[in-house]
Amino acid sequence: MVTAALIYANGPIHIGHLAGCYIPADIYVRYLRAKGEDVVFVSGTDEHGVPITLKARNEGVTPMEIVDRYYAMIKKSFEDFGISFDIYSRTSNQTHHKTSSDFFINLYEKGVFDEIESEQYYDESAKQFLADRYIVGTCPNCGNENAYGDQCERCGTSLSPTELKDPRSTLSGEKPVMKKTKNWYLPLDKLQPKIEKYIDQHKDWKANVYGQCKSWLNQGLHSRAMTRDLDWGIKVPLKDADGKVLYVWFDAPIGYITATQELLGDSWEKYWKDEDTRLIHFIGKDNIVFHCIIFPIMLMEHGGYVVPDNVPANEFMNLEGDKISTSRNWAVWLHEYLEEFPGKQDILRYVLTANAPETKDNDFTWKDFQARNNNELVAIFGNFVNRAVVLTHKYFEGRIPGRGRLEKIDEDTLESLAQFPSKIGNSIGSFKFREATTKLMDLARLGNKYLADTEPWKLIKTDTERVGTILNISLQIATTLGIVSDPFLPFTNAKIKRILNYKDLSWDNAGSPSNLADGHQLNEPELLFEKIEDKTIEAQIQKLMDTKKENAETSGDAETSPQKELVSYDDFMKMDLRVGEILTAEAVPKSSKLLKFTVDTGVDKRTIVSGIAKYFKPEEMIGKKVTVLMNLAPRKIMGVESQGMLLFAENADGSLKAVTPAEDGENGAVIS
Ligand code: B3M
Ligand code: ZN
Repeated sequence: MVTAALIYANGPIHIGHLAGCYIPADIYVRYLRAKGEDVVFVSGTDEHGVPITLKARNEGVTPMEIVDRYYAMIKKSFEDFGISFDIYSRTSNQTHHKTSSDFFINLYEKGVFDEIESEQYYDESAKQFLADRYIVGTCPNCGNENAYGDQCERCGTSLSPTELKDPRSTLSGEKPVMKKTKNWYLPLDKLQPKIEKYIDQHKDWKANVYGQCKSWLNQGLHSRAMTRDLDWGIKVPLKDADGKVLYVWFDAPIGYITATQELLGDSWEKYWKDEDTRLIHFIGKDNIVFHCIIFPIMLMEHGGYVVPDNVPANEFMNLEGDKISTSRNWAVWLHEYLEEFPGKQDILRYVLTANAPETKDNDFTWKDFQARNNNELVAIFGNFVNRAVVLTHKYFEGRIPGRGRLEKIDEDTLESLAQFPSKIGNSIGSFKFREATTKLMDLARLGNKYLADTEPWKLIKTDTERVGTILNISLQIATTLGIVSDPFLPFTNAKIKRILNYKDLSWDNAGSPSNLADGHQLNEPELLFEKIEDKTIEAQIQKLMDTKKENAETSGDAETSPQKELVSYDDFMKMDLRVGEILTAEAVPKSSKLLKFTVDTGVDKRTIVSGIAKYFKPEEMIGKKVTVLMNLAPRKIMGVESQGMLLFAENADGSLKAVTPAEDGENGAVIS
């Protein structure tokens, strides 16, 4: 039973999702199928929770419109990309509402949940409890006035809504009140010993996954509400639970079960309840706690289910040195890739696997994409298959010649060939997909080296039989390359099948020296891969640069919009602002942010420290006219007393400009 994360239906798929979970899951499943294993592969969209309602609010449409739109779009792009789900379902389906409600009731009746009353923020005019993301306020850490109830996006601190100063509801803009509400909690604290036992049985998990689980356990688990005061989701199936829905992370993983039910009808249970079922979840690292701790304990408490056998989560894929971000449009979107690179699914599949973030975050760059295509797929893989086929057409009218007496190099090559399938298979089986692609490419290298060493083109005039032997062996290698490439490069495998003209060869046939019989007729050659030109790559890089520029411009707009509270004339006049001139400037030792200045303020020469070292070199500041806030109370910063403040303007991209007074302003001139 293999699952791939149910992505929120609030945006399209990007390369981070593909590298993190969908490509590895697909490789794994295609491999198991090729081996003849009984495997079911399910996924779908997660259509509940605050991420969906937020997106709907931003666009002024209903949540249903949002999930309908993105479900269709995501499903299609996965299909076109060759991700071979047995079913791609969605959590808004009625079957799923029923399965999740039944699951909840089962745990409720067993007394698993704690019923807890708590005080939560409530918007009286919207008549609604407020999820964390619906509350904004001032960050206690950095003073950002638009921090969210769960996190400040300026300083990155994670928050709880009650920590915000001056909280406001984003629904009405009003100050929310505290109101009592009852919810049902999964007592993870009490269940911790059970989970610990389970995790300890899985030291075989990937180090990043096992490590994250251990760290959650070391911090101590906390009871977590499995119901929420929201109006979008699966209604809590209890009498006294009006206006409450199941927590999205309660229903989402149950979605895997529902999808299996939808696919298989009554026989679904075999894949969730048989002792010898292996349940494998492919996810990204941000979902580890839910799949390794919360969902397993839900399954255990329910009883009758198998628990996850492995959760091979990947780390994150970055893009050109920056974190992928949907809101900043910093991504390579799958649907755009499919349009801009038609028929080239396998290149992206290959690059994202060869460079997969398996053990640490990794970076996708367009230059690497081009290099891996041109130097590996074209120059090694495609080149080998093409040469073997073209030469056979040239010398033997496309019919496989028989083998004559074998030389040592032939025997060695065939022996090596025989070992590749299990080497590649073992890497896939242990979730080492990068290693597996390296071995796949090594097989193509074996073929290239064999042709280069035997040089059949030099022998054709004198020894046709020898050339026949060489091409026979080369074509057997090409056939195995086709079979074992299917999990990684399914579109290429389809082409190889067409060219070599074979149909039903399975993983067990791979490595055999006699998959293609003597006299077997090949079809015409087609190119497997084409070179990618510089201008194609430059266009993609330009597209990203345009995004950066747009972001800088729009975030500039956003930054200027909220005006601070009004101040009185008297308050303003309390500030003593003057023209100053920087006399000396130096870095503050042991600080990457601070510069220390001596400033001629007209009245004195004083020391001022500013956190601007990221933007200015000390030497470029000397001689600059600046605006000085003279009467700011002195403060010690990293051991240096700062007597005042220099004013800077912050651009949309975060860069700074000194607020320079008129150039001929005399030092000490009062600004008002
Ligand atoms: N929807 C998080 C995400 O889309 C969440 C995964 C659910 S898997 C059951 O990244
Ligand atoms: Zn902050």
